[in-house]
Amino acid sequence: MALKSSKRHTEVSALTTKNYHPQFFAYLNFELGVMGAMQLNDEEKSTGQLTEQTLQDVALNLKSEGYVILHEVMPQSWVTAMRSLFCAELEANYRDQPSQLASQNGHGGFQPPLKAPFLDPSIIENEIVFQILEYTLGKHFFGCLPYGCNTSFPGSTTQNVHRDCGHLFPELDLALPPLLIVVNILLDEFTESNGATEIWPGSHRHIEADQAEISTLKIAPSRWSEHTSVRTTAPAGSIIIRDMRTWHRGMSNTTDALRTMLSLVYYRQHLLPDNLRSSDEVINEDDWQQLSERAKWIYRLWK
Ligand SMILES: O=C(O)CCC(=O)C(=O)O
Repeated sequence: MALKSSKRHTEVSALTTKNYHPQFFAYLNFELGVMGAMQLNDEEKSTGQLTEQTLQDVALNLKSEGYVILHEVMPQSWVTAMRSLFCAELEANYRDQPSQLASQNGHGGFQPPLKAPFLDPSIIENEIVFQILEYTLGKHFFGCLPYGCNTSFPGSTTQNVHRDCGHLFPELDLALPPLLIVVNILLDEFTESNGATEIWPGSHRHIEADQAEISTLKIAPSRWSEHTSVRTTAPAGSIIIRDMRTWHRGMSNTTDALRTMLSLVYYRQHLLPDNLRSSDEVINEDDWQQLSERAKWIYRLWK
């Protein structure tokens, strides 16, 4: 069972910075206010190159907590431009279908078309994210396009606690390394008021309790209430990388502004058919030329 925050804090406070005991990083995270949060240095952000130590710290957070929050990775000017673009699309998409948004309890989103400006390399082939994915999923990881976004609209309500995918072999009663990882790029500051996601540290290691949990991916209140949760409060431009087995839920947005994060799903290479095609959507020639060979390979896009 997860430690209560105060107990964990007392335990980690006794650790020194030299021995790099795993819980030392949990201690660092307290300095940023949220368990699982990390700050990259300026050089890592400007060059997009992470140090070996940072990669190890990220991997450790993913392994122990099931997620990591990298604070303020994307430049604010980029965030502002993307936010306007996505808000305009979201508002237009739901303007004529308020009942659909209501049926989703105010949690919406859309899949942008495979063209500029949505196929921005900072989104689909982010150097920092790709280093982490390669480190944790292996060199031949692959991704899905179109990507999506999760938006908590003003007035949204709290979702069921769920995981986005289950354990591959729940019958083993053993948590294997991650098969699926979701990358969320925050286009807004995430606060408790606008619906920062609630997440259960370490819950990716909990094997499903029963067949209902396996088939619905929903976690019963009697189960999640036994464990400590945190809110993913973080500045706009932060990136959250989550093992998709980790319990979480969208929360209510009591502000009058949208709260949006982009969502990109990546897989460990696993029994992939040779002719896998991630999307049949036609990409126009100009946009195709802008894609790197690496991106074409990772998203398994062929002409
Ligand atoms: O938007 C969020 O904070 C989480 C959304 C989510 O988990 C979902 O829609 O399944």
